[in-house]
Amino acid sequence: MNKQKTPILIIYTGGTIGMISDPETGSLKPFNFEQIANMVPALKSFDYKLDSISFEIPIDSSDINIDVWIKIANIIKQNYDKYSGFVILHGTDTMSYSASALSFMLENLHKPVIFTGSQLPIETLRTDGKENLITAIEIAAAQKDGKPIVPEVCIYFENRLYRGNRTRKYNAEHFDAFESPNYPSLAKVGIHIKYNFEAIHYSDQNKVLNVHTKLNPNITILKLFPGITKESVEAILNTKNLKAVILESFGAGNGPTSEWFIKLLKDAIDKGIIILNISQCNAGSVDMGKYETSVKLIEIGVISGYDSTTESALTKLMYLLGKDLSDDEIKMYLITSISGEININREYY
Ligand code: ASN
Repeated sequence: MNKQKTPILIIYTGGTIGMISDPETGSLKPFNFEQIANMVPALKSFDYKLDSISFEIPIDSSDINIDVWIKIANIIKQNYDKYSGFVILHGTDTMSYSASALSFMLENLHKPVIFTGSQLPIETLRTDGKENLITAIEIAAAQKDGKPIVPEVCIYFENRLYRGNRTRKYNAEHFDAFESPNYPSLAKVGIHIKYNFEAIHYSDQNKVLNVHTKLNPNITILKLFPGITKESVEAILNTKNLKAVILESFGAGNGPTSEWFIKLLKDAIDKGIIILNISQCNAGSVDMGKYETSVKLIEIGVISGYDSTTESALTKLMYLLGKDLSDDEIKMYLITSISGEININREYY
């Protein structure tokens, strides 16, 4: 019998992995996918059917925007039935935002969507790109009992597989550029790939993929700092067309108790603006009411973002505000885990 090779689609968006240095300026700029394929001859040795789709103009991930997420989601939608898994080559700078966005846009996902990239270009001798790419392909193709092992939107980087919407880029220098402080890794890679089956989410098999491509960008971030002025807060809350604000608060969700501050937030909430409280801390959760400095926030209707990353909170709001939902429904979804992005059960820690 002719055993069918597992088909995997690589989507190349850009990022350092495929960059070369510009002879005139010396700075790194994106180059085409052929560059990567030529530098990784091992791609030809895989017993999988590897196809690739490359962005016509590959981009540095600092140029990522909502349209790019929609483009990636549509490529996956159009090719979903043809492939067993997807690998997305993407710059590291905003990879956590993109992986978070896609985790909401691809509802009822049953196939692996693995983001990866590198800190050093593939043409560099010490590149981390080869190992990242090869292992990401293996993970995207990995099956058990005929089913994908990790049917989630993930980031694979430097020997770890993470749930994408739990990650943040925390290091601009080290090869292990990502962390997932509030959720365990989905796999650790050494001689073997050791999957953490208990941590992997499996969508209801009876539900089919539903791709959401309407996102609302009218969101902003208000990062608190000691001494923040009324003028700054006012300017941010008066942003035109504003629908939601991520309040990056201190510690377990705390903020100043000044009357002017609380009043500005309350006026915004009364106008229908959603305010979602996310901690500036890497790990742990917002726990409004624990300190006096967050009691007022609950009273005026600030919503807890629990242990969400800012990247995930931002893209979740874009997704929810892009749907035809009432304010109450949006608030209900914000405190519900849609794609494993939050844990509202504090006993977990
Ligand atoms: N600036 C690059 C990018 O995000 C960084 C990288 O990929 N390591 O596209």
